[in-house]
Amino acid sequence: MAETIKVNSPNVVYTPEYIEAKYTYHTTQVACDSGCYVVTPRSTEFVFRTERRVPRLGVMLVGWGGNNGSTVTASVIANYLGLTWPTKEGMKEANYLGSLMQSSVVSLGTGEEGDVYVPFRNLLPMVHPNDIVFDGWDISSMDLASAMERACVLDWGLQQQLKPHMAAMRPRPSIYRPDFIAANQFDRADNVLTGTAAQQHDEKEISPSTLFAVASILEGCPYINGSPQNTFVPGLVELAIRHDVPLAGDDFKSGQTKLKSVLVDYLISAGLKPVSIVSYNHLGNNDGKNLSSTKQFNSKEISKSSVVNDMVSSNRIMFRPGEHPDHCIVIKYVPYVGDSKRAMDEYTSEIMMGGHNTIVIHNTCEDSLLASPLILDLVILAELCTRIKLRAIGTNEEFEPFHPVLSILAYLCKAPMVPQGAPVVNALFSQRACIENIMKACLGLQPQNNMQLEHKML
Ligand code: NAI
Ligand code: DG6
Repeated sequence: MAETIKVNSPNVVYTPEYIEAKYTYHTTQVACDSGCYVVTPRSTEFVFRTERRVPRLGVMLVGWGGNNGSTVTASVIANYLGLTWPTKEGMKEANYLGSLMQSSVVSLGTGEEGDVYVPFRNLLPMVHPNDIVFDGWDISSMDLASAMERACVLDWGLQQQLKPHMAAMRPRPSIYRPDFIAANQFDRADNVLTGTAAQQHDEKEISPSTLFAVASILEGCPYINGSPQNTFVPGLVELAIRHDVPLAGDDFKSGQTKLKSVLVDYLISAGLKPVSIVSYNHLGNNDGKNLSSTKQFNSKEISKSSVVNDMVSSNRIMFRPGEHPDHCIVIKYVPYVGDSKRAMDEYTSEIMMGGHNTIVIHNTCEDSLLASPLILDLVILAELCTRIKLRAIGTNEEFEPFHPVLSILAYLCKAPMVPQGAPVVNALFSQRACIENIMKACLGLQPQNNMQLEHKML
């Protein structure tokens, strides 16, 4: 398989610094006039400019010593070192399964033997996860080797090989505010900053994660919120816009919710009316322990619930304004199962002539092994977005970056943040197509239209 891509078109220019591509963006404008939809095709000429130089990437994790922080760090080191380890099922080797960029493919076009697929990561120059350097903060002082052991996620044979590489990694002390974390987390808070200028004012409503986000923006560094809490309060978003620093969030869309954003899209697209969605899960890791507190559960419940709204409101045949399926989220903490989260979902839909269609799903998997590749995709794509600029021909003389609220990363988030007034898209494959099509536009390529007209004529 070839590794590099070169576009053969007068619209695409490669310089040592940039890939510059002219791209025609087609949209359709709809107006309602006397009970009739008037539909007008529009097109705008853009130039996309992508900087080719890939920087070294450092990632600072807030909560580095947690299950996700220790697992993603360990996994990158294991991949970098090419580690293998024995298990009762035979030898395993380090990989990046679950990463959109590293393990999924996109169709580039048609070759002699049909569609030609390439790894997503090959479309544009981007950081390889093996080259990422991690650091971070945690209210728990445990070194990363011990944190990996505490997390009980990775096989023991792998942990033993990784320990020497992680023992010297120690999270920096962090801000501990009991109002923003479950009381049951108090025991691990032995690495806590005291007496900072923020604390002097004692603004009770400002959370530690918002303070981290402010600091990040003031450093000119993109900030991604993989957790459910509302870190991005309006003033913070304004600050990011003022400083032109990218933000993305909220809450990794890793398992149960990812499937929901496929399944509800399928049901509604197929003309089946979902009327009840019940999502139950239990887990026994520290995230589950934290979520066993009501306030923390409530923020997770909100981010898990919003995921079907746009699909429901798009279909006025099934749903009257304001009507929506019953949607219930339950999370229980069961220490014994550790990071191996169980998710049970029941989707009931109304089908033709008063019938019912009930789909039940049971999903068991290591929570952190689903989240870790998402963390890599998020940081790699966020970095890539800082190297893409665009201008509309005839309107903008200057190249502009994307809006600091990076809605392009919605695929990876349960409750995607979008610029004010922009629509929220939750359907997973529309979100994936957004990333793919924007990356293709940077190469002057049109989206895949799936028409295959060449195979539909005699
Ligand atoms: P975890 O509980 O194992 O790790 C969180 C870490 O943050 C802990 O080590 C804790 O000590 C630390 N921490 C708490 N307050 C802090 C502060 N003020 N400053 C610095 N560190 C602090 O949780 P896990 O599993 O790593 O998940 C991390 C976040 O990602 C959670 O908010 C979780 O809800 C979210 N998430 C996880 C997913 C998954 O694992 N599949 C998917 C979606 C979201
Ligand atoms: C229990 O729901 C714990 C949560 O942190 C989830 O594991 C996490 O948000 C992933 O959720 P989902 O719905 O994407 O699997």
